Amino acid sequence: MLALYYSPGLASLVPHMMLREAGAAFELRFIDRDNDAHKGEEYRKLNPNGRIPLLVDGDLVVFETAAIALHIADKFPASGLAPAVGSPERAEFYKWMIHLTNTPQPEYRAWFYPHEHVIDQTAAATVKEAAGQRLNGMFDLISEQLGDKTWLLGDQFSAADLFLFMLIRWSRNMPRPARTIPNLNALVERVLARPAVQETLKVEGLAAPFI
Ligand SMILES: N[C@@H](CCC(=O)N[C@@H](CS)C(=O)NCC(=O)O)C(=O)O
Repeated sequence: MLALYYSPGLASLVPHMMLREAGAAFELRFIDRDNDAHKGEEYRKLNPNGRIPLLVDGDLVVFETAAIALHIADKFPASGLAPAVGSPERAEFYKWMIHLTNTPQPEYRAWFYPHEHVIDQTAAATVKEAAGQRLNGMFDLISEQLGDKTWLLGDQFSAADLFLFMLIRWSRNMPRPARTIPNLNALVERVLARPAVQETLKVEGLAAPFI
């Protein structure tokens, strides 16, 4: 049995969308983040990092969004969420998954949790602003590389597009939302048109405008 620990709109959104895209049977386990359930003893037994998301697959327990995503893509090969193993497209897929989780995603921790990044709390605002500026630069570079392609991998939709969608979404209340970049907005619209994505947003109780 697959179980995804989630909290609405957080990094669990990627595996959640993927499981629905794959038509998988799974259980959703809500983490009451407002009451710090993810910092509690019970959750930390599964994810010592106290972060969301977490996937349980039988006896297997996986943390880290990208690792969970790769596992789901491998487990449901017919979903087409990742290109064939060993193909050049698969390498491109790895490139984007690792880039997104390793480069823009951590900047969001600095944006949303700047107090964790400083000793002197009066410096938190500067840390936040700098993270926002770096994110702007990263989205500009992603936009350049996406160009007029339909998806990050070209014609083939993949989980990397869902990952990018989530990261774009997180910028919606920032001074320059990534969606203001036309080709990123077009990708967002294509992702939003997917029934599995709409279902995910509905189940997570995310209100429009979603992004
Ligand atoms: N690299 C980790 C980061 C996870 C992460 O930072 N999750 C955030 C939500 S998007 C979280 O758990 N925030 C709550 C907290 O840190 O207290 C992953 O992708 O799984």
